Amino acid sequence: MIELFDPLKGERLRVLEDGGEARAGLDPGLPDAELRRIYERMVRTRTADAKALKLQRQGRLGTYPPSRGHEAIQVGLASAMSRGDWFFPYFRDLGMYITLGYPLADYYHLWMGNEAGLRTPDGLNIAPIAIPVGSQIPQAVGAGMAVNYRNLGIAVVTTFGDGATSEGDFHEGLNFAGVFRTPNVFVCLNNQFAISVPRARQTASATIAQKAVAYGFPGIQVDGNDVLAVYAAAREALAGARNGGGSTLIEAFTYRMGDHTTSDDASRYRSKEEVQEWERRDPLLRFRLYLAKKGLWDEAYEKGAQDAATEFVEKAVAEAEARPVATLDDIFSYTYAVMPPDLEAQLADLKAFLGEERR
Ligand SMILES: Cc1ncc(C[n+]2csc(CCOP(=O)(O)OP(=O)(O)O)c2C)c(N)n1
Ligand SMILES: [Mg+2]
Repeated sequence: MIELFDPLKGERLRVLEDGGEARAGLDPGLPDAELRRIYERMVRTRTADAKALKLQRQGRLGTYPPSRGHEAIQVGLASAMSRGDWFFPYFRDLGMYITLGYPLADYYHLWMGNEAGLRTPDGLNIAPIAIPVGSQIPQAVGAGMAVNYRNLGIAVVTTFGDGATSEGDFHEGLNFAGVFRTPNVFVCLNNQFAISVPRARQTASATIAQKAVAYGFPGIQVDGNDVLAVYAAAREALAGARNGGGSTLIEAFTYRMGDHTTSDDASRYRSKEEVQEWERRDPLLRFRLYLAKKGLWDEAYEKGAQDAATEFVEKAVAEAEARPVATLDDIFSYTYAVMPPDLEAQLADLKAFLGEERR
């Protein structure tokens, strides 16, 4: 199916029509229970994201990058992954974490400023969040090379934004992926902004998906507000990766509904009308219409999903807040197994400085 949509011709995979129907021949045909599970993960993601913003405004959580509008990509992609696959995340991936079963309390704990929240529980194949833009891409390709050497038959997924495609790491990573035929699935969340820099100032190529062509593997642009389109493309790309078919680049076209982070004010560089236009394409609303057409959604079901999400989120907040806050030592402790002398000296300096401040 991926080869049916040519990014060089500006074609984009879309499954969900505006009225909620699925396009003929493109519906991934998921069982009802799985469709509802996907919707419930999207609701949890939306609820957990809104809560993080409130916590930040109350001084209970640090700088936070909101995921609103990206739920179809995050949940659609993670729902298509298998347990053995690896994931190399970036910083705007809440729905991936929720879907893959990462404890939300840990995720909140991390954004509350404690690196302990970044320690992936045993049994989950998730690398630490990359804050340097694009740095996770060559790492994911290296993991893909390891999968090939060891013949593991798993896929390695990595996510990044449109801005990351201007980094050398993106091009170096994809070049290696093509040459070494690594089992990677590269997913670009094209939300049309890198902080305040619009997509048009980021790259002169018509689509991001077409960049894959130059590296010798397929690229597809999908409607990133259409969870079934993301799921269908991801499922095929993941199966190809696991079966020796090499890498795929998926460009998921969406819009960042919120600010870049809680330190940003997007109203300074984009119009209210533009944001409202994208409100109408809300990924939850679009999937809800599809479920309703299938008799899988009504008001009572919605209330149940919302209540369950609120309970899930409040429990995670309570758990995260019950944990110890990070100490000065914590800030220096986790990069190396044994702290090297220069970090020890910096820690001693900082303690001495803060001691003087207090006096
Ligand atoms: C190497 C590097 N340069 C700059 C930054 C500062 N920075 C953080 S996020 C960001 C924009 C990222 O945009 P994009 O890749 O589109 O992802 P999005 O935030 O839109 O999801 C920048 C420039 C950084 N973290 N790392
Ligand atoms: Mg972006």
